[in-house]
Amino acid sequence: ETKIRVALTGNPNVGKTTVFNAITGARQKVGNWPGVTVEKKVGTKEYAGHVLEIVDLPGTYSLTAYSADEVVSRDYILEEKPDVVVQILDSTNLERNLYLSTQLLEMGTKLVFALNMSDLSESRGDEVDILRLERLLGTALIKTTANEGKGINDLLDAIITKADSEAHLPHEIGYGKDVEEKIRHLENILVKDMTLMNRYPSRWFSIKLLEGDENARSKLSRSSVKPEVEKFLSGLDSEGYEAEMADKRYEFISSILSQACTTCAEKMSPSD
Ligand code: GDP
Ligand code: K
Ligand code: MG
Repeated sequence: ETKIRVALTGNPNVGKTTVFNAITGARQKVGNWPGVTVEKKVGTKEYAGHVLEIVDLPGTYSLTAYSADEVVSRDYILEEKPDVVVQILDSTNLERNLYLSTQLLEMGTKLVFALNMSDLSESRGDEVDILRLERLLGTALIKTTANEGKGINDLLDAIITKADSEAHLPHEIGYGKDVEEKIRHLENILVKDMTLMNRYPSRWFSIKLLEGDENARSKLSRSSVKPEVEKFLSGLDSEGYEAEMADKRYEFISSILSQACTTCAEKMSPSD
């Protein structure tokens, strides 16, 4: 019997807690994350000879360092290194939900997607090509209707399969020549600190530093490479880079949605 540590993540109101409850039933504990008044829920589930320990992370739209919820979620994934991260997606709002996915993919963690609210997207006529979306995202995607308990066992099967699989390579969204050069330069500096490299994915770390992410920067505080990183970043416009990379992530999202769900694309609107 092996223990598998699973973290549930997703935007607010996508059905995370419903999935959490459907999996763990009454076996759960509620507390707070250390240092912050953000609720922490942990539950367990015995399934197919495994014990799953499930953590319901705070709902977030992104994994930057702008709010306690985002820092809690991100640090949990980076520092506690759960075996599998599950992102619950609201299938009626894929464009917005996939923004978080681009950041999770970049973290290189083992990832499973639950395409939740599939009853609602289907009743309005969306046809998501699941196999295609799965291929474009590079990892497992399971259709669920969590409030009816549908797809939950498939999701558990996918989590176990993913936990047993090789770690997948971090997904790479190409950010264009200039940004890629800066990322590579930062990676070449970071690689000189092996402790840091064993702890954080170098591409993810470089991207966050380039975006001017203070929380990522603070992770350098005891590193010998800190002065070299600071020197390199001091001449750069981090806000400009942050905006440019956000644009590329949205380009990636529209590109995969246009391939995997033509009917979804028609419903995209700025007011969504
Ligand atoms: P969270 O904020 O991500 O934790 O979302 P909740 O689990 O609290 O769910 C938000 C609302 O969506 C609740 O009213 C749920 O009952 C409902 N819900 C969850 N999953 C589904 C689903 O697959 N289909 C439908 N129609 N409603 C759902
Ligand atoms: K809620
Ligand atoms: Mg919730």
